[in-house]
Amino acid sequence: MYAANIATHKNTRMNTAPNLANKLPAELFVLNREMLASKMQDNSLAVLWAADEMPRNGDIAYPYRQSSDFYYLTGIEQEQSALLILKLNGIAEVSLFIREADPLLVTWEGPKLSAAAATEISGIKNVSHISSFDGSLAAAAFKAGSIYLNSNENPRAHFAVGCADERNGRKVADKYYLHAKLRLAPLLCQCRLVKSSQELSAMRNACRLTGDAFAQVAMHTRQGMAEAEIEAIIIKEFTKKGASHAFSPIVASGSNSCYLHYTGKSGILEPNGTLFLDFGAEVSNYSSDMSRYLPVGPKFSPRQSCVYQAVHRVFLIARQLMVPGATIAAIQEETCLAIDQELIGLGLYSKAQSAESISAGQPLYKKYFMHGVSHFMGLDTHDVGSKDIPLQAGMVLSCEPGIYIPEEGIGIRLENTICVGSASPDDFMEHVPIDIADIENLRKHA
Ligand SMILES: [Mn+2]
Repeated sequence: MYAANIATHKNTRMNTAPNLANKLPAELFVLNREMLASKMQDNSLAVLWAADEMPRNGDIAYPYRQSSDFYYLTGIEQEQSALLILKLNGIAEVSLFIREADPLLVTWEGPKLSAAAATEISGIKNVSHISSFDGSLAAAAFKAGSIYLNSNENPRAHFAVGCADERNGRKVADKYYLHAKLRLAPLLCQCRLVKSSQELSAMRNACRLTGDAFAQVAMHTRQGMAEAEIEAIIIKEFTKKGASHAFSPIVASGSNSCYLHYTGKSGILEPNGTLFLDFGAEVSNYSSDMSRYLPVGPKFSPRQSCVYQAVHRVFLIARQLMVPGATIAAIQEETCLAIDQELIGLGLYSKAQSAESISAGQPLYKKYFMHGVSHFMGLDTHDVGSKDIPLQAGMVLSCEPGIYIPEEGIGIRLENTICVGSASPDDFMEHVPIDIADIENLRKHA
């Protein structure tokens, strides 16, 4: 899984090993660091740490996922690493610290990164063992007037467990208490929002794999299958192509799709039921995000079909709003108005009731559409950036309107991953069927 293994492992089989083609070039990480350094104050130091290994139970850890910021600046996917960027008189000096692989560790866990491999991945020439980090930090801090420390500033992140940047950052802030402390997260947010061509191709690739997995699901879904079996189809498709889930997938049979972040696995696909999916592949740590709704039989019921087409019309309206200068907040407002019209059309309430509810400040549409229509995407599925940031070409975001009517057992969200283009939105999932006729056609021939 680690790039070091890729560099050192002699593959004697035919080349079917996953992940080889997904490696991003060192130049990307070089440019990312240059971009960050250009935003840093002069005579300052930025310090970041690799993500912790997250304990699961006993001596078992969850599968390792690098901190998005650390990966963005280094490409390094190995634990127990750290990064220093010292900017003096306009020139940035970068040092990377990696874990020392003693023979016992290698016996148990396999090869770890050598300094040469770390340089090849990251483009950083100055690579040392993590044991020398404290000394190097002291020397760098001596030269710098201020220190940038990083933290997870996602406003929706409410975790009892902190992150390595926060835990180590507190120690640094304490030790160097006379240095000015600065927030690194806003600078990284600016950098990460607009994607480079390599990042866009990773995301396009992730979207392609998501579409491939969807095609498999659409082909193999049968009545009587459990939700977990559908997830297994997705996992197989992702794993054999070197990808993984960008987030825990939602696979919901029937009315389970009314739960926005449904996590069950044991629901059974009913003969005339439906299947809702919200999932996405992650490639080179870059995410994709897609939602689709399928009939288990060859056709939707008339009512399901009406709601589906209502959501699809809103999807098309929302997507065309994703142009430079717009904000997610403004797109949300327009989407809500379109949803409101559709809900009236579906007979859920009258035009008069809608107007009354909106003027009372308690819009009725919120009962049926209670989430955001879009979020930024990138290394995080819910990526950095706020709803008030004007969109620019190269930003990537989701488009995901939905209508949920629990009393009728119908919950439909349709979602694609969209890149803001200079002229028009570039739908990275344009190739994945979404028109109701195409969806029913897939099932008819399954
Ligand atoms: Mn989404």
